[in-house]
Amino acid sequence: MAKEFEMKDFDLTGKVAWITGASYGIGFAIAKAYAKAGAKIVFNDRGQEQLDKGFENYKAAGINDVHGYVCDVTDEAQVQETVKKIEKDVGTVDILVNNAGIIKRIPMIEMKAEEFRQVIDVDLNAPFIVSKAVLPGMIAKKAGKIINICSMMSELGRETVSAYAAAKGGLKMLTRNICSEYGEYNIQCNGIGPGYIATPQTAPLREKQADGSMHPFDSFIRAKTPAGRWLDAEELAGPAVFLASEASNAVNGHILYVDGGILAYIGKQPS
Ligand code: NAP
Ligand code: GCO
Repeated sequence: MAKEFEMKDFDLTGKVAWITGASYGIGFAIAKAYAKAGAKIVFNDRGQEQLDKGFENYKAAGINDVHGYVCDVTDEAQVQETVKKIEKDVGTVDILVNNAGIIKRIPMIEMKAEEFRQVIDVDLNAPFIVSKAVLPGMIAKKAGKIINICSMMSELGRETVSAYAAAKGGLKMLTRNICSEYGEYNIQCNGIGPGYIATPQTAPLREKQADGSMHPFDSFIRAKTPAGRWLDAEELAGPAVFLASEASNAVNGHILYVDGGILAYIGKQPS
């Protein structure tokens, strides 16, 4: 008989949470939520300068017990080395959020194969590399949470994002495979599929036009979102805490779409 639910099942106190690429944006919002839930925060960035900016952001948010490492998540040697440092400095990684990601918006027939490979490398190969590096520690502890930041493009395509959609579609299936392969060790691997979030990654889609009007994509995505608005990274916090907590131990291989209903909606009909 499973123990009865208690609100402390959402508590992350004492857990070590590594959110990759979390100096700002979605990763930073998730890291702040995890800190509020009691976790010890670990983040990384590709360069010392970006990492230092990340530390400033955490300090400004009142989060001082945070550990940061220079690590390019596409480099397996750096990732393996970083896991060793985390285990020495903080402890075994209990919660991994594969958040670091890039996008290149280029019409497919104009995209160079190298550009395609770069997106796959960060958005799909890196979650494999980092998950592979932390899984042994989770297996030894017989507990762990891996959360992959998927996308609308895990389900849908659109012009100019062929590499990104291929990567995020693959990330959905990598999520399901980690669930399948390591569920027996009480490790849950799920995804979060954000809708359209106002971060630096989507800034080009929201920039004002020369005539002062909004980018055409802005009205496009508002018409595809039932609430008629862009979402905020803070709105991912609750779902991310849930998937990192004991409250979701029976949830595995699931992609939780936090999209304001985009995937359920054909789009605003002409008035
Ligand atoms: P963002 O603002 O562009 O931030 C991406 C982060 O990833 C940055 O901190 C970046 O660090 C880091 N990063 C990139 N490549 C890296 C590498 N090789 N090694 C280490 N760190 C690396 O993006 P975001 O909007 O917060 O998105 C975060 C995740 O959510 C991504 O996986 C994205 O695909 C996904 N997502 C975003 C949206 C959205 O609407 N914004 C929706 C769905 C899913 P640097 O500063 O060094 O570049
Ligand atoms: C784009 C956007 C999207 C979002 C997100 C949607 O160009 O369409 O960048 O890909 O980043 O992935 O879920």
